[in-house]
Amino acid sequence: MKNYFKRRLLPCVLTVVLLTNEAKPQEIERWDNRVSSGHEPAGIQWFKDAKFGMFVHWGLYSQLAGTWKNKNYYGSGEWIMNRARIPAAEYAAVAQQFNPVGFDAEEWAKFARQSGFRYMVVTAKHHEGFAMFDSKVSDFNVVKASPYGKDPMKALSEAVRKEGLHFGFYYSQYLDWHEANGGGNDWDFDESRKDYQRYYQGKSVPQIKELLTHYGPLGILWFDMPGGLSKEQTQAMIDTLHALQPDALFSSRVGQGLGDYRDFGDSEVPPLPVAGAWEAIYTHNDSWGYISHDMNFKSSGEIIRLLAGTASKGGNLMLNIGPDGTGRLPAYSQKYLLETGSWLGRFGESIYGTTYGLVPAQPWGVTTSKPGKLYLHIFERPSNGRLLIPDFDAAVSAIYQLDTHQPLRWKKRGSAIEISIGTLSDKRNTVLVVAYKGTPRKFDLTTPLTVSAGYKENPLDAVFARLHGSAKIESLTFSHYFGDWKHATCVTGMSRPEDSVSFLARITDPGDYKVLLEYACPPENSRQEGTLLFDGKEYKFETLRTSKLEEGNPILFIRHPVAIVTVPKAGLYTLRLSAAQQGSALFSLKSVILEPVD
Ligand code: JFZ
Repeated sequence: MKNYFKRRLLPCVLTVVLLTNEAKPQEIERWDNRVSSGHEPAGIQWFKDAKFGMFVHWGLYSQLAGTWKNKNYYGSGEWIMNRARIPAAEYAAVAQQFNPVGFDAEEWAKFARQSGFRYMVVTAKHHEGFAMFDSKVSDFNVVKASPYGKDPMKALSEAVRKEGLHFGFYYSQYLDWHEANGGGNDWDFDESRKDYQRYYQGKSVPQIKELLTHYGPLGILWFDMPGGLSKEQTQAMIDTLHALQPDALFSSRVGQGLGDYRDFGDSEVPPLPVAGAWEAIYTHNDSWGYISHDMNFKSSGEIIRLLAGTASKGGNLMLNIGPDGTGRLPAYSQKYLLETGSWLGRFGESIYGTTYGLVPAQPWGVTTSKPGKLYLHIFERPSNGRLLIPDFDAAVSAIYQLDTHQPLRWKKRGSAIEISIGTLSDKRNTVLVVAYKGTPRKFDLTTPLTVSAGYKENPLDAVFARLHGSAKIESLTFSHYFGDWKHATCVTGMSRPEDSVSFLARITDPGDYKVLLEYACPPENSRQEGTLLFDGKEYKFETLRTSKLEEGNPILFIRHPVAIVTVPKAGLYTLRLSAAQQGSALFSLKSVILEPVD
């Protein structure tokens, strides 16, 4: 089953990586060469403005809740049929227990609006093959095969639109473990005898046509896990389907580099702003489909910062919730999303309708923008009450707190702006507004990073590194359980003294700073000597062994304190790192952290 996932999913992950950077596979896009998605459909504006979508995975797997024959599964619960190798006939019988009497379309829709979501995408059919809607194409659907006997998607599509949100369907167009010709099921069916064309023509396309005809205007058709079609065939399918609803946006997982907007990998936000319409998808706990024993929910603070962080790069966040088999939303999902909604009620102006921030991530937080306004999302209050916006050269007319409209004192400090802040109203994220005239200078990789004694830690992230020799930036992908993907942007390839990285920092306070290196280092790379160069002095260290880097296992990052450096006076400093001798790659470096010594 792991193998299957590797064979099927990883090529897909790779495709996405390839898609996002034509030039060098694996290497991530940098600030200085961000691209727009090229063609942009006319009806895309609502999507770009919406910023926050609710994803819903709901199907027979929700009834199983992560347990099959007394064994608990962890990770992506909607993959349980595959992971437990459940025969299609036996799995189909689960439908007889599926009776979501607790489902209330109006309640979901109202919850979605109150949580601040602006669109909803729900699984009409996932890889298990069960249609959660009334389908004439296959009897394996909620109306015919379950005691519920009603079409929940009909009620939901209407209720969601009534609350003023855009409504869309997820449809697994290729993987279908219920069907002999569907992709993916190799435990019941012989892969070599599958006729994917027959599957597309006989079930997939006809069912998608039903979705496009019977459920009103769809904002989105969210495809997933493409396969079995050439680029020409994919385009032909898109054309046939789009003809039914030209305004519905098709997600990029329709395959072959096509689609109306970009989706990144699961749980992935690009490290720097990306132009054009795009969406990051995350789930509220560690699974997309409901798992009763998965209690690892993100708090409202985490959601709010994830949303602001995604918006600061220019994208939407679509956050998944997994309702249970009775049709109820998990209690923690309700609680933390409603809290998020009330934050959006006060600070929504800094999220909806914004574009990526003009100032890159700072030790205090992130920024988003609108014409003439820069929004500062403060995650971390500087302990000295002085907040710095580096290199901001537009004419500032006022700075105030967004929720209270309380004006703040500020002054120019060289090329920077220093704001005096008192207490902040929300310790998860308080937003300040900088109103200005003119066009501020564009940030790029030559802009110094900010380091100040006002923050417990000042991270210099890999993505801002200047690269020399063969040093390069890579995105490492890994998971903890199964399908709960994580991504880390790292510098790799530092195997010779000339393969160095450097960071330019504006250090605002003199004093001593502890330097910590955050990295992963597989056994074969450990016990090598590295050099840190700062302010004309050299410091040596030896790399420590963490764990093997494997996609299916957690990558362990450690924070290795390597030196204390002294900053004689405020100003610009370069910090450089390299291997002391030629060897294998030193490590995968995630960030360099400067901590003021107290
Ligand atoms: C897919 C599904 O297999 C999964 O069950 C869930 O629905 C998720 C939203 O999408 O999983 C993927 C698909 C693509 C990538 C990763 C996981 N990818 O491109 O990185």
